[in-house]
Amino acid sequence: MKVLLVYPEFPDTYWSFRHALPFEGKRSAFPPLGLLTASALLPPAWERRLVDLNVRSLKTSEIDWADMVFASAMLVQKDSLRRVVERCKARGKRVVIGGPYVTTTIEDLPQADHIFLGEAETTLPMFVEDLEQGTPKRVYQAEERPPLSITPMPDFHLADLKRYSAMCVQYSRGCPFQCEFCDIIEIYGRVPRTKSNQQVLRELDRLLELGWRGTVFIVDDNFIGNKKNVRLLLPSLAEWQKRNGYPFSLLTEASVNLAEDDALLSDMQQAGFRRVFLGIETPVEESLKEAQKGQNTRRDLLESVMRIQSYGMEVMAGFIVGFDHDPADIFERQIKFIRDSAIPLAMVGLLSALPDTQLWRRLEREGRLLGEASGNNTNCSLNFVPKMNPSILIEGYQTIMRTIYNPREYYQRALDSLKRTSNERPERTHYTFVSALTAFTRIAVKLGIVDSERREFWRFFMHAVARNRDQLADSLRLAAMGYHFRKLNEAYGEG
Ligand code: B12
Ligand code: SF4
Repeated sequence: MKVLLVYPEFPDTYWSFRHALPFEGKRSAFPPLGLLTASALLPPAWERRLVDLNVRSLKTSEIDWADMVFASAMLVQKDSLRRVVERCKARGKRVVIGGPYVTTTIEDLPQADHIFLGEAETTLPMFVEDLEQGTPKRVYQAEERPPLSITPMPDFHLADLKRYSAMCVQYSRGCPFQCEFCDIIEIYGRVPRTKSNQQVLRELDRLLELGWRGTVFIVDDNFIGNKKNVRLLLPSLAEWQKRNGYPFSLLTEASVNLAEDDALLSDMQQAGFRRVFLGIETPVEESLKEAQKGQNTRRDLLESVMRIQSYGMEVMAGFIVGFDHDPADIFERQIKFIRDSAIPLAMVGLLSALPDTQLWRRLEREGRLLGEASGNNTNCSLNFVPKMNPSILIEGYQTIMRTIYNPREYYQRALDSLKRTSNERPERTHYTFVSALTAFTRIAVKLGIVDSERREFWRFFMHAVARNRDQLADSLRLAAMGYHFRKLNEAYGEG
């Protein structure tokens, strides 16, 4: 059996980092871990190939090569997924789809032959068996969420590693909290399940063996969801990093209550965590209560961010406007919070009701739903009727975007963040002189010569050299990211 794994294309969003990737000479930010994991659940004798449309296009000869096509998608990739399915069906292929979009969608699904809802650890082996018997079903859904001890090592070797700016490893699935807008808890549940320490370290070994050096994104919904297990993992992770000469710089997502746990923060720092994405959402307490985000109201949010930064970790964060309780001055308050917290990569979005969430169900009951979300919370579209006048909301949102991604404002946050995160850290060895020089040259030419905001770039750069010489690589990465956000702002934020 020959299986072609296809990952549909992303539109231009925050997380695509599309405008920053060329500086590093990369095509996409992360490889498709869901597909690589699904692939590892197939019989070893089956042949498989991966085509990530974010890296390159799909050739008809590749479709013709395959007996079966597997595709996975998030909501934002649905149009591209549809096109993939149509193309492969037109060539007479058996098409199998799965992943978060397929799991939660309410729309008509593309004309796929087999649909996988939820996690595939137990259902995919069933499908293989059914196929062999000649009785494959159209829909597969496991009755229970699988323990991650049965998750195989993803088929990392299928991805063209050098095309990506980071690799992904998953430690846990699920989150114990109950934020109203969140679909994670609907898809992956509220009881975080983890892999064993050995599983995670074996995956890191494998990445090392494949030649990977640099950023590894631990793609958990909430890395500290199961604190008990994480506490056991971190010392082994730190020991692994030390033994291997710190080949990976780690990035993850965590809930804000991380800030209250100094032992955990210190262990994360030792293990090589350099960036943490937090769901801050809003500085407005009433809106946090409405969103059932109690974990963010129990402590001072600004102080929490600063505490995490003091452990040498850059804080990235998600912010939302459009809650029912948002006051008229919400836009200024978000801008001020983002400025004071020195979060360079502040991902602000309009509230969006994802299918099958508590928010979706409430808005449906209240008759305020307008249809399925695009999945892209930055494109100024609303899929529900907000309490605030929609045009004021969208204009206010655009004002936030314009303000926080204005070069002077952005570079100042970047400098403040570098200052707060400058910290004793173990040597990192993954930047070679040549790769650093190439990236610097690309950035200097584009941002320091060609770009209209070049004065701001040099001002930032000179400050960074003077104050944060040991963090020069981070400074350049932040400059490249700032450019990405500015370009997005031009696309969506200009009112
Ligand atoms: C890493 C990640 C990303 C990476 C993508 C990396 C990549 N190339 O895949 C990045 C950072 C780019 C990203 C971006 C975004 N993401 Co994202 N992301 C995640 C995250 C945290 C982990 C994904 C992952 O690797 N999981 C591990 C794998 C093993 O799990 P899995 O994909 O579910 O796969 C399993 C099953 O679903 C199944 N399966 C999956 N595919 C297939 C296919 C077949 C054929 C079969 C049989 C089975 C199968 O098998 C696997 C094993 O059980 C998830 C949350 C999560 N827990 O998954 C959110 C998540 C997928 N992202 C989400 C969102 C909303 C986004 C953004 C839109 C956010 C934004 N506003 O910018 C952007 C959009 C992307 C873009 N660039 O435009 C949502 C999706 C919601 C939805 N219903 O579609 C999720 C669920 C999180 C959330 N609620 O916010 N994301
Ligand atoms: S903390 Fe994050 S992952 Fe957990 S329920 Fe809230 S939004 Fe979802």
